[in-house]
Amino acid sequence: MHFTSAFISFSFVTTSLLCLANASTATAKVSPDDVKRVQLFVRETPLTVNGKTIMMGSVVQADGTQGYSPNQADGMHVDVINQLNVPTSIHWHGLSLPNSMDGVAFVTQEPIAPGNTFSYDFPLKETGTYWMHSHYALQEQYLVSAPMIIWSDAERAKADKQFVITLTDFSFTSPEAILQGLRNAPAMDMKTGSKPMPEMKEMPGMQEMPTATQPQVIAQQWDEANSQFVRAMVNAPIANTDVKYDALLANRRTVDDPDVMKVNPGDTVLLRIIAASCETDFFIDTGSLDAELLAVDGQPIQPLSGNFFQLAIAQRIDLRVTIPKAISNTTSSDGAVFPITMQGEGTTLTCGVVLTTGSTSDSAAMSALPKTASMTTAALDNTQEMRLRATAPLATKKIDRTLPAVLSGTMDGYQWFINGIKYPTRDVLTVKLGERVEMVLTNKTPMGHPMHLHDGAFQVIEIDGKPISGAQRDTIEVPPHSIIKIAFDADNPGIWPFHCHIPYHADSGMCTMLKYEGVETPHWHPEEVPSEKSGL
Ligand SMILES: [Cu+2]
Repeated sequence: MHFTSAFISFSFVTTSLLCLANASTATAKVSPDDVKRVQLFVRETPLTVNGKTIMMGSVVQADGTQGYSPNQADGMHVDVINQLNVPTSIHWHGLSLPNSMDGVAFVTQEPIAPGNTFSYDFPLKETGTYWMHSHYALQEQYLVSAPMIIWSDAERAKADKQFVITLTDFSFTSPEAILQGLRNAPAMDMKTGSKPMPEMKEMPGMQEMPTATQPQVIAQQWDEANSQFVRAMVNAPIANTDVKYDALLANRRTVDDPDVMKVNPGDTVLLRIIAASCETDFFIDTGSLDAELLAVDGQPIQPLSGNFFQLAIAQRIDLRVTIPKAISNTTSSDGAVFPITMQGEGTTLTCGVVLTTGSTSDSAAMSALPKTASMTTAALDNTQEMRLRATAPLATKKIDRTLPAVLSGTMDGYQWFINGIKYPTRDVLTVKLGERVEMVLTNKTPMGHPMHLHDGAFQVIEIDGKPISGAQRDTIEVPPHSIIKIAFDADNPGIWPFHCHIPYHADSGMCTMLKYEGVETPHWHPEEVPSEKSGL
């Protein structure tokens, strides 16, 4: 939970080359017998946003490819080489793996010092859409994150063409300055002055209910007649968000310069969308293309259709669209254009990608996305989550242990809590090997929290009092004032972080550990480290 020192220089390209560690530290460790071993470099990469070029973080292979997408059968064998001038560690988000491979600085390993290498080796249990990101300080906001698709024959067979879309939020203000600003802001001015933040006290009936006098905002609804998720305009409160961003990015590109993806009439196209953002949930609009929702967080669900979806921070969604055989919406003489638009929750900022057929001109493709949304949005809610059903639910078993996880906060100094406790602490959640565990996530705040439990998937089993055989996933959005129950089997001993995936919340206390009884790691000393150094 560093926030004090300069991690990655946040400076313009002319001055930031100072930050590269000596390139000689990247010496190859590949052994001839180990052909699937891959080097991943954590380094600065230039990024141009709104006409300015700035150095940001990245996790890339030697050829510049973002992230690494292994075959499941090959397992994971990577050397992470830190070429920043500050420490780092890389977490494999959503994977069930040996605790020592989880990549969490100060919990499962020491940080990787500048110029050093850490080798991660583990078998891959999952297939599908995952991602990797720094678990050190606020480096996710520096874009130290990348996709990780785990391939199998079944994953490859899901569509004629497949594309990965990684979503991030971008600010020219450094994350340390953003966090300091949040901590210094007066309680009634938390929302960057735009409107007062409701107090986050545990008050019954404090939830803002939609009324006719509220503004029109964009929300997702379930269209019962057509059995699909659709975009709707409703009178409802605008979503509460802490940070105002300069841009949203899809594959590190702004809405003015989108990734253009070539497809053919009649193709099925799988979009593997990753929310690698820090403070931005997304609404995804597939426009004229109806989509099948096939998986969330890499885990298959019973398919649902629609053209408007919700995606919370750190979650993933797999959407399969079919390009029409006969193109009717041709917008240029020689090809058709299908924009896929993402709008940030509580903002009019957008980003996206464009699918095109034929030889559509770049300018036609580039201009297909709305530069800004016509209106802002409501908060993410349970509309989508309530309808998700796991294809492989947990086996029926009695609950051995129920763990509460009450999410609360105070604007006084920007502090966030789980069960009234602010991390770092040794007073964490405990389980025993072999138990079926249920967690009750109760959000007492007017802001949604994307809660992430390390070590693979859990199942959503109840939403606001309604039992469901919900999705298997690794990150659950708990909307304002919602209560969501999840369940999992405690079958992998370790010390596993459980935290809000908004780094500003996690670093301000909304974090704990799921600790197996009797398990310690040599790296976890929560009582010894100041909050600035606790590493989440
Ligand atoms: Cu949070």
